[in-house]
Amino acid sequence: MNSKPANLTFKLVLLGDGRVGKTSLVLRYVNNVFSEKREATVQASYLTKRLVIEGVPITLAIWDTAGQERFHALGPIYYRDADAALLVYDIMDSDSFTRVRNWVKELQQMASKPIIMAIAANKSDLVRSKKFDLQDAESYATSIGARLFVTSAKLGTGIEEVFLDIATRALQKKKESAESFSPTPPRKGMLLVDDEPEKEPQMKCCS
Ligand SMILES: Nc1nc2c(ncn2[C@@H]2O[C@H](COP(=O)(O)OP(=O)(O)O)[C@@H](O)[C@H]2O)c(=O)[nH]1
Ligand SMILES: [Mg+2]
Repeated sequence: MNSKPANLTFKLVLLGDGRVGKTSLVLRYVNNVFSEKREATVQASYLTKRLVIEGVPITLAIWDTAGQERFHALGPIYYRDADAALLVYDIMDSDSFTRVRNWVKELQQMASKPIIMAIAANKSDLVRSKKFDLQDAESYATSIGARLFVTSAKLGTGIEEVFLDIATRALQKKKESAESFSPTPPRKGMLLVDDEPEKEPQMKCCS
């Protein structure tokens, strides 16, 4: 058979405070560019990235904000049908990490289904000390079933890894749900057939 596997599209939303580098991460990942002078108004809005995982073609539909996160007004359309979220904070700004927790809460309220999450500690190029403590961020990530990635949109580090983690887990989840759903219809059908002969003789016998 030469049937191609269906192309799977996963919706990934970017979340995090303004200026933490969300747009920069997406633009580095999709277009491999970076600008120091990114204006607050520059948006990526919606970009797609194709990748192949274990032979399966996947499209990541990446939704970036247009800066509305500053007013905490992303709205239901942004979250609707999202498969995954990338939560971003600025590694030099502990407030922006604290607010990741709020974004996770909002996400859990707004999303229509359980969501795959990863956290990016961005701007790692600004860290001088090698012994930078990420323990809190790592244990928080584990507590919400996410992995923490240290990224720099400026240097292009950690970025492939975080998007690949999200895409791989989204694919895994899709496979698992396909496995748990597909055996169900045939079994139901068999049960119905099994039931029939029992009922029929009963009806004949008693009428
Ligand atoms: N040094 C450094 N600056 C970054 C990095 N990522 C983003 N920036 C800068 O941080 C500012 C805000 O970035 P932007 O992508 O617009 O953030 P957003 O508001 O979260 O989308 C810009 O001046 C970027 O150039 C990074 O990894 N390292
Ligand atoms: Mg932005």
